[in-house]
Amino acid sequence: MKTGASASSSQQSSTHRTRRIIEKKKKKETTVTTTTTERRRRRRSIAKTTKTIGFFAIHFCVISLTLWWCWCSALVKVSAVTMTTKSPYHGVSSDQSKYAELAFANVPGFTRSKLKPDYAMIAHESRVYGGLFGWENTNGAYVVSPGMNKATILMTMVSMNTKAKSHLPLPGAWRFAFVLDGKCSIRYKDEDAEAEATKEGLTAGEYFYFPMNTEHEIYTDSDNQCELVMYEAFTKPKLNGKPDEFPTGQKVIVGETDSLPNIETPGEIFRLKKLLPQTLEYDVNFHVMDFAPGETLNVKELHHPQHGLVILEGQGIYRLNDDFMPVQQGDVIYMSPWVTQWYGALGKNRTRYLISKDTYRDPLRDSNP
Ligand code: UGY
Ligand code: MN
Repeated sequence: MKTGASASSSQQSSTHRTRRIIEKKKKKETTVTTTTTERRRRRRSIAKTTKTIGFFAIHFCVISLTLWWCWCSALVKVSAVTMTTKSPYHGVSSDQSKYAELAFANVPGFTRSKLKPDYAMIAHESRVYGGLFGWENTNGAYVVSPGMNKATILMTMVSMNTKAKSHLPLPGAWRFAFVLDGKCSIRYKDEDAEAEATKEGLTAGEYFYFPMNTEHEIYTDSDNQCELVMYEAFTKPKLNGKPDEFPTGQKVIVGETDSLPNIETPGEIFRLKKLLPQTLEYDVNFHVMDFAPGETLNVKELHHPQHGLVILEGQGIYRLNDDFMPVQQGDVIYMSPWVTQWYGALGKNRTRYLISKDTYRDPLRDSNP
């Protein structure tokens, strides 16, 4: 039997235990609550960090993409600027850097250039530039002249620096020039208007013809250089006229190659444009001929008129008498009368060449040959 004291002490200890249990429970509950809050807080902080990282990552990507795009378009712009100064005919001009890349330039003493009794092949690497008599700020390389076989034409690669000026050809000689690259202008006496005419900013593919004794000037301004291929020759006496009678009615011609229509070439595949009028008073014409790779001249030509030719674009094989010559952009060929001639275009791109052709002349009278 329990005494009162012992009963009270047992009651006390039971109360104490109960309190401890309650306290423990409370503590546990508090711990659980604390852990949940802590987890929530951590989760919130992780979410916040992820959000911040995401925000910065997206901005970083957007900024990087924008910078990359700007850089690319700047590059395109830079190359566009560089490209606009280089026409498709750029390699025909005096820029040696392009040719330094080509294998033949590295073969000492080797050249495809050749002077034969009836034709000449002047490859780009054989040109020699020097001053042109009377011209200012200009260099030139004669590539065809009466000094070679039976040529009666003078063909010059003209390299005009800024602020350049031409000099007149000899009295009695016509002059034709085709712009290869850069920009030049011309002024001349317009017979019809009896005034001075000016054409400014002529670029690649544009050309001009001055009949004999036309007062004129070819010039560049202080911002532009210009590359030309120029032809000159004495005008031949009038067809069916007296030996000292010269054709009348020739005009200054200024034109642009690609705006001219193609002319029918029955039996042939190539595309042909004639740059001067095909009328009796002109004793010469200039043809631009285009061949897709694989296309050829169909006629194996053998004829009286002489030719002065420059390859403006592309590459292929030119047959000259019994020689089959590999040719490419920038090569010049002179063909005397009665040279067997044929061309086959090769490579990946079209061939375009410019070729002079004597026309409306009486072969009986023609001093050539
Ligand atoms: O008209 C011509 O004589 C021109 N077809 N010749 C040539 O391309 N060699
Ligand atoms: Mn021909």
